[in-house]
Amino acid sequence: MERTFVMVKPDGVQRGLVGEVVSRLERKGLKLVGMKMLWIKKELAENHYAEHKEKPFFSALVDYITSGPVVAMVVEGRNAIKVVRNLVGATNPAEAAVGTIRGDFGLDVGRNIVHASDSPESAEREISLFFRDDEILDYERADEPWIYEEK
Ligand code: DAT
Ligand code: MG
Repeated sequence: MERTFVMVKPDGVQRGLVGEVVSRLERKGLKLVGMKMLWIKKELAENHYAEHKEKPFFSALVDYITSGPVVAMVVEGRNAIKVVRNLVGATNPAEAAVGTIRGDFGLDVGRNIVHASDSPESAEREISLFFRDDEILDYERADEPWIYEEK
């Protein structure tokens, strides 16, 4: 089993898409093992997006992600990192496939609704930036035998 970090960004919260995003993850069979609402401060935003600090869009990105509350999640499942990236869709919603979250709900790369970790290294880093160990819960979902053939 793999864990990944997912976040409904301020535009997703403001547009009432939290339930839609969570619902798509749940229906896929992924398990929510951590969830919180928070308003990201500048320092955390700069840290979270550190890989982009030399990019021309960095300051706009930090302003956007700190512009309102977000919903942060830890999501668990087999191949969760890749599976969630596929559910989220391409970075630019204008190019994201229909059926993905960004493809169905967005138009602008600067308002792309949701974040998801892109690798095991970033998942580990991002989960630890947003969650303490005791905020991540270990439990079985009742439908697991109907989602996985083998444990
Ligand atoms: P992703 O969020 O798909 O992992 P990323 O890590 O390359 O994409 O970029 C992080 C965020 O930065 C992305 O969600 C939106 C913003 N961004 C990326 N490329 C951009 C660009 N060319 N112009 C404006 N914003 C951009
Ligand atoms: Mg990224």
